[in-house]
Amino acid sequence: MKDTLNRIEAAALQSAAEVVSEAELQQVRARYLGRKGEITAVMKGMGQLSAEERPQVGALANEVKDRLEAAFTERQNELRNQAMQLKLVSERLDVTLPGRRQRHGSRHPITQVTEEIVAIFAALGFGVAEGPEIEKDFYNFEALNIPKDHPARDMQDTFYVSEDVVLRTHTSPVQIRTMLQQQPPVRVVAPGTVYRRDSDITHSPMFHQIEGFLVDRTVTFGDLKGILTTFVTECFGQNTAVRFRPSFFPFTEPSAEVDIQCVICGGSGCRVCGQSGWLEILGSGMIDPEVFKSVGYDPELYSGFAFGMGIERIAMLKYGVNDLRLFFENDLRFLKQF
Ligand code: 2NL
Repeated sequence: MKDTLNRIEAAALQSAAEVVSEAELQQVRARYLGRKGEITAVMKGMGQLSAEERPQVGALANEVKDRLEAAFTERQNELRNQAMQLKLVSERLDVTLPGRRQRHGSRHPITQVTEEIVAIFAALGFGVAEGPEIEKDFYNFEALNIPKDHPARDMQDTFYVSEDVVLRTHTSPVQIRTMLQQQPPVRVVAPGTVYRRDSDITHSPMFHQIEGFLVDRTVTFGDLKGILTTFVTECFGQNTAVRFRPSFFPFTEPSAEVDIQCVICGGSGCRVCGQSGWLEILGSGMIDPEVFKSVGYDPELYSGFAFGMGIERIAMLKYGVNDLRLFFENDLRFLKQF
C-alpha cells in the first residue's frame, strides 16, 4: 500500500508538471485528491490493514496528501503567473499615447452671420424679436400696406397654407406684432427664416432675413443714414464706401436701397457687381404712415425707419461664396471652413 501511495504521488506530480492551464490542473487535482480521487480510495481501503500497519500507512497517506496539496498550489501559482505574463505582452498598451480627437461641430455660416449682424445692432441699442413662420395674411401683407392686387400676394410668389394663412415672405410681420405689443420708443431687429416661391442659382424657396425698425418722436432720414452707415462699416470694414439710392417699398416712404463698394473688385467693376462697382446689400426707408395706422401708432406723433436684408447675400459677399446652394447642401467640406 505504501508503494501504491508513492506511485500515486509520483504520477500526480508528473501530471501536474505536464498541464498547461489552471482548468486542467483542477482536473488533475480532482483525480488525485478529490472525494472520488485515488488517495481517498487508498484511505478507504485502510480498514483491511493490520493494527500496526494502519497508522504508518495513514501517516504516509496524510504526508502524500499534504505534499500534493502544496505541489498543486505551487503549480497553480506558476500557471497563473504564466497566463498573466502572456496577457501583459499581448495586451500591452502605451498609456502615454495622445487620445483620438473627437471632431466637434460648428455653427452654420448663416447662423454665424446672423449673430454677427444682431450683435452690431444690439450694440446700437436694438432688442431682438422673433415670431411664427406661418403667418396670417394680415401681419404678412395687409398691415404692411401691401394692397390686395400687389404682385407679392400672387400665388406665384407666396406659399399659401390657406386663403388667409401664408409662409411668411419676410420677417416684417414680427415687427408688426412688436408694434402692436409695445409703444414707442422702440428699436428691434427680427432675424429669421422666410419663404418665397423662387428657386434658381440665386434664389432658394427657404432663406433668411433680418429686418429692423426704430420708432420714436422726431426720427429722421438722417437717423436712418447714420445707423445703417454704422452697420455697414461694422459689418464690412471701416473703409467701406456706402451710398443711398432712391427706391420704392409699399411700407416705407421715402425708401432707399443701400449699396457698398464692391468687395470683390474694390469699385473698378467686375462680374459680381455687373461692372457698376457697387453691390446692393439692404433696403430701407421711413415707415409709411399707413403702417403706423395699422398698428395704432399716431403718425402725427411718431416717425421711424425700417430696413431689411437677405442674410445669405451678406454671407456670400463677406466670405466670397459664389453659389447660394452651398449653404443648404450641408457638405461638411464646405461648412468646416467657417
Ligand atoms: C429688402 C427691403 C425692407 C422694411 C424692409 C419694414 C417693416 C415694417 C415697416 C416698414 Cl413693419 N418696413 N421693413 C422696410 C424697407 C425695406 O426690406 O430688400 N429686404 C431684403
